[in-house]
Amino acid sequence: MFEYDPVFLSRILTGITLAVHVIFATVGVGVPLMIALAEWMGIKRNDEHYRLLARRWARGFVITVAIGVVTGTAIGLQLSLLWPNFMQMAGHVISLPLFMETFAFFFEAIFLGIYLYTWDRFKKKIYHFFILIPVALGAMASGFFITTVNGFMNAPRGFDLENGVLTNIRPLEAMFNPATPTKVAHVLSSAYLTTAFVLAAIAAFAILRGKDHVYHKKALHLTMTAAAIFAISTAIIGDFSGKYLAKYQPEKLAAAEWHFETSTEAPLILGGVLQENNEVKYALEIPYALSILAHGTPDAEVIGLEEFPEEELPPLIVHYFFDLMVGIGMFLAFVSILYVLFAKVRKWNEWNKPLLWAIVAGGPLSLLAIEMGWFFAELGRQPWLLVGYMTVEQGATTSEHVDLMIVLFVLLYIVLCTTCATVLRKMFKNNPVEKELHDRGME
Ligand code: HEB
Ligand code: HEB
Repeated sequence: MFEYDPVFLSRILTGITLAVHVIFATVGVGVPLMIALAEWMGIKRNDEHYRLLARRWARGFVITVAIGVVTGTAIGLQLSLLWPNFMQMAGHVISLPLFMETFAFFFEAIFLGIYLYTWDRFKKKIYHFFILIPVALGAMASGFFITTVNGFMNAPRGFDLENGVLTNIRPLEAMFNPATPTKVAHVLSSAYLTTAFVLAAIAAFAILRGKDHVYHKKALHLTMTAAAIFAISTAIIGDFSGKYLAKYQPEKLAAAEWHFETSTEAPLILGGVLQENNEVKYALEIPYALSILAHGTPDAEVIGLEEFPEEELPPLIVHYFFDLMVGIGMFLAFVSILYVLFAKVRKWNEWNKPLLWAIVAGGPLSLLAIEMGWFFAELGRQPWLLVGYMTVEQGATTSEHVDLMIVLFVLLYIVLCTTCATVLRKMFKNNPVEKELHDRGME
């Protein structure tokens, strides 16, 4: 029934692996910062509740890091197994950041180990906090280095091409390619935003279930304040990402906006259905918004898909991914700013049910936005693997066993994810906040 196609199957397997890894990677980048904020507040205000928050988050973090390492290693394996031609051609250009990511990970892991075993061991609590700084920096560095690799795939620099071979390699130029600044900033900011929302959702859910200890309210307040800040920064940086695309990958932006003809005063199209003659129906049009997103002025010219050869056009479905990401981004910003506003005004109650439920919804939605962002960025790069140099088809393996690999890896991910969920649930169920507060004599 199905024709065996190693290229298609390789894309499926890589996609599944990245979709799983990115959840753990995002949490892996964001949680250390949230732990640091909590411990810092705990020390500054001499408030044991915040320190307990830090402790509990750190315990959960260990589990997600472990899974992140396994899924990350799976990606590393698959890079050479599924995309051998790509790794052969470009491997030595990007080996620096790839190696540095592993290094950053070890750096992070070593200090995380020390951090976990030195609670209450120091006379001055702040020393324990200092150990967390390399953990947070290491996680951030992981995200930074690996994102430069993705940037390189989108905007390859730092080499010369001679008879199909990359020579005169300049690794730093490859790392600091034009895509790197916006990508790194957007990835880090959205990771912090997502983690803040996921942790806020847990606190909001606890409050909704009638847990009224002030511990949960402090957790909610800390995470939602952080979420509001990172929601704003993610949106601002996202705007810069749009300007990057307009300059370096206009076909990706045009595909995201179903912008067929080059024109000035281009509107932004939200939702809608594409008709046969490239007409868009049922969409919400925001006049001038695409020109502003692309170049910052309402009358700027935005390049349309007509300028590109048919075989170089990205799939038009990325429009929905982009809309979903932006839509969720707006929702997260709205909810978190509303929370901060409600918390500021004495008469208003920031623990009202609708707002708490919106925060609970924000947790999974933010994870969905991360997935949509990557789907958009990666599918929008098609048909290229290395833009302008190598197509996905040219980079792929011709192996005959990719289908079997998919089955095995999917089984692995199912086992990993259920284990992760079970362990986390057991860990926090068997030792609920109320019990730990009681045991530590800090009711
Ligand atoms: Fe990653 C981990 C790879 C993407 C973040 N990673 C990891 C690992 C690996 C990887 C191999 C393991 C460890 C070491 O280092 O050795 N990745 C990778 C690749 C890619 C990625 C290949 C693509 C292509 N990541 C990513 C992203 C991010 C990340 C995008 C961000 C956002 N990672 C990360 C982190 C880690 C890792 C953070 C650590 C772990 C945890 O979880 O924490
Ligand atoms: Fe995003 C991507 C924009 C929000 C996540 N972003 C992206 C892009 C753009 C954007 C343009 C592409 C880039 C490239 O490709 O280079 N966003 C945006 C905007 C906004 C946003 C405008 C506002 C609203 N995002 C968002 C959110 C999130 C995200 C909210 C989550 C949470 N994104 C994302 C990711 C990605 C993206 C993850 C992938 C990576 C890169 O950067 O690329």
